[in-house]
Amino acid sequence: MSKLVEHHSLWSGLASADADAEIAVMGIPFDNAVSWRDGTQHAPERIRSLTPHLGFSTEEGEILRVRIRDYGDIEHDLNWERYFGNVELAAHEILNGNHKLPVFIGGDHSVGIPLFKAFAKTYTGKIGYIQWDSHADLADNFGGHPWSHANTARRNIEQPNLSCDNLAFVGLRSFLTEELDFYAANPTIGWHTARSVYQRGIETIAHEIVAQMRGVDAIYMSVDIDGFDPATAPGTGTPEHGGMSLREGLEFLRIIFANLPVKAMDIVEVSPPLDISDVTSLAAAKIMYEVFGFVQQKLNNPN
Ligand SMILES: [Mn+2]
Repeated sequence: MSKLVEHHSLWSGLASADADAEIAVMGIPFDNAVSWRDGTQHAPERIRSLTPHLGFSTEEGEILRVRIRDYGDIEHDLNWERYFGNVELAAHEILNGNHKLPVFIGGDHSVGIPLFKAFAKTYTGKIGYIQWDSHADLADNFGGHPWSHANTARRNIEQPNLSCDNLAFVGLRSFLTEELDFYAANPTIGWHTARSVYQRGIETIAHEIVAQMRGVDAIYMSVDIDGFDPATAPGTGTPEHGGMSLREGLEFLRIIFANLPVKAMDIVEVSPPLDISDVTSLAAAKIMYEVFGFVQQKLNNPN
């Protein structure tokens, strides 16, 4: 008899309908707000479609046992305002549920606006926002709109429980004048350029952000895939050279998740039509699986 091939289902067989599954996943396939090339609306489905082919252990050999409740995608709607309203409502419901970590898959970075609004409503204490990105997304208005993918952090800082003291960027290397002005006016922002990551090391930067966010009740971690170097993540609309490696990303997230109360995460700007051999979608999936491992480790060792 020939050897049977082991077939996995979605999320490597970890998918679960349980309301108290440790991980929640939701897709926001929206790319109406980009300044240049789109395609991120295809990311949630593409990333999911790769998961049956992925193993179910972390890179350190820990077998994943967390359950993953996949809520599917927020249905397309040509009315932008109504769509963001729906994203906010759905995210609010998930954030208020029993999951240890909701992970939202974009979509372009504009989807982070309604997601963070829901987050700020859910966690009414002091909240923190960390953005892994080549851009700061601090424009007040971009391309004639306040909700473009270059406005995300600017809109998020308008939430009353987020202050610049608890806002941090990692990987910056492309700026608008008004973003530099915003930082000059608000110098308590954690402002870490890609060059400073190269010079000082990602672990130093991660520990600085941990120290910056001390006393914060809940952290939202936003991963824009263009924070990575285009050699790592070519499939994105606005690639910027000189960025971080996936190794650095994983080491960064390992430190952040181990030391801070991360209560939500997004992965945005993956554009499958611009990708090569799915490496960018696979980078997103790899990040998610390692993060699932970080959540599992924390559950097993609460202190
Ligand atoms: Mn970006």
